[in-house]
Amino acid sequence: MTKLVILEYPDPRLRKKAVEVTVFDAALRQFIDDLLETMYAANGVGLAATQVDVHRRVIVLDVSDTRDRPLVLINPEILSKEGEGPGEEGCLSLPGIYDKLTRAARIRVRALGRDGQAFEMDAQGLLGVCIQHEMDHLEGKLFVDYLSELKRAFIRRRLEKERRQRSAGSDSRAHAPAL
Ligand code: GNR
Ligand code: NI
Repeated sequence: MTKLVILEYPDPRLRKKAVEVTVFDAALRQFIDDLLETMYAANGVGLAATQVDVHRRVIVLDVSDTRDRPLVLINPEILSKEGEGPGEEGCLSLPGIYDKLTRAARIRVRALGRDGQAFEMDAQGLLGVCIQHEMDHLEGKLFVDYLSELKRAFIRRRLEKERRQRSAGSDSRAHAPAL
């Protein structure tokens, strides 16, 4: 198992459109295990392959409190949407950024599982929001795209500043004198 690197906004690779999965082999299953490991290590409730620079239509999710209910959706399609509701969203590619967004309240999804078996499911609440959020990643779309250009500009500046402080921080720790 390998923990993968999660790309961060505004990395242009987050804008690539993922292609359908056609081959269900051991390499795909290994990749899914790595994606799940990466999601759990980052305490995320979902992760799309796009976020680790693999541009295939694969998403993993786990919205359970016990973190032991992994869900794998390959080539997911939304069959129907109903209602709409606000929710607070975050994204592992935008660390520390949260904002309110309107999404469909209930969705019906068709997808393939890790061995290529087709299934359908209904989703609402956090799971429904997450599936819509992850499916956007496969299209190269991020939740901040729904916000105003002004808000996005603030977010870009805040992330840049935090990244600068993060690297300055590890630098000063590296050079701190021993006590
Ligand atoms: O961990 C995550 N939490 C979350 C909370 C509300 C709405 C969407 C999400 S997805 C996010 C993980 C992530 O970035 N997936 O792409
Ligand atoms: Ni995300």
